Amino acid sequence: MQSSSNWGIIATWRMAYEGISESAQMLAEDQDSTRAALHAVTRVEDYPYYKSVGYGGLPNECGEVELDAAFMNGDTLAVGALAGVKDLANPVLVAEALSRERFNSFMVGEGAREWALRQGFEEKPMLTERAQQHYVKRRRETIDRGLSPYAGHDTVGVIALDQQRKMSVATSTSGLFMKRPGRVGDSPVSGSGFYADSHIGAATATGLGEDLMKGCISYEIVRRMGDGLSAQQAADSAVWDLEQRLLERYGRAGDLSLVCMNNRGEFGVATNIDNFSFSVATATHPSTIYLAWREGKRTHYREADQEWLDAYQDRITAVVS
Ligand code: SD4
Repeated sequence: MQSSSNWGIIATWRMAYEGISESAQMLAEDQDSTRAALHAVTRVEDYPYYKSVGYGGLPNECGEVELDAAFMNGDTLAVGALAGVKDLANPVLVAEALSRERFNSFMVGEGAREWALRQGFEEKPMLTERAQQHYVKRRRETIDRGLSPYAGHDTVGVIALDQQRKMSVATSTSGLFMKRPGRVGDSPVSGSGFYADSHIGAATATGLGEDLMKGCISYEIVRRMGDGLSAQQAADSAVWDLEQRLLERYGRAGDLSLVCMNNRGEFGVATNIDNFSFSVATATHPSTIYLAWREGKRTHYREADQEWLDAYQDRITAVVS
């Protein structure tokens, strides 16, 4: 296929910014979208202060870190995923390896871990002292003040479009804080936490997996882009429709935040929370962190200012008390 000078990368949350900025450089140099997406996600997995992904991720109610991750190749539609795995340094790299398997490409728990170790993937104790402190604090708050044990959870999802017009998407998360052992969210589930089709575009989600999965929301956004909607229209309309259906029929709707990109590098974002941050760079758009919020049926966003960025840095590195 003829190459184009077009490329793009978009990710959930501010935490992906450093990774996508480096990956943007890779895409500008005509590297492959799989490499770019994996690079950006492993960057987040390795950073101990992001407490919802990889090393330093928050544990389940038994104090153990269980990780979910996935990868999808938008050219071949190959998917690899793993769920509920412990003590693997980079689950997303295992997910990508699984996407190259004809069978057994979605694996869970001990079986997934053993396979990964046999393939030579790195073993690493993933519970940090800091995550352990958060766990103790949350248990105390849950008991003393009746706070929800489940608040606080951010998944990194990265979509990359390369100059060969190939799209890839990758996710990684420790899931909901204080989740029950064995609980699996949307992030490793194709169509819910992520979807990519290089002929159309890709989407990836963060928020309450239990509700995101009720709408197969990433697939739905890609489908709407395929029907001719712009990336922004597809994201806004799909998230709005899912939230309305949940409110009417299920009685409540949790946090739903999505980013998407079509195969021309045009991006969209939709959220039902305030201050959903996302990071994006394209051939025509420098690497930027945005804050998104919704007004009526439409998501709006503005560039994160220095004050917000400083407060963020203080928050993620603050002493846990
Ligand atoms: C999950 N969707 O496991 C993930 C958590 C998350 O922002 O993304 N929260 O349900």
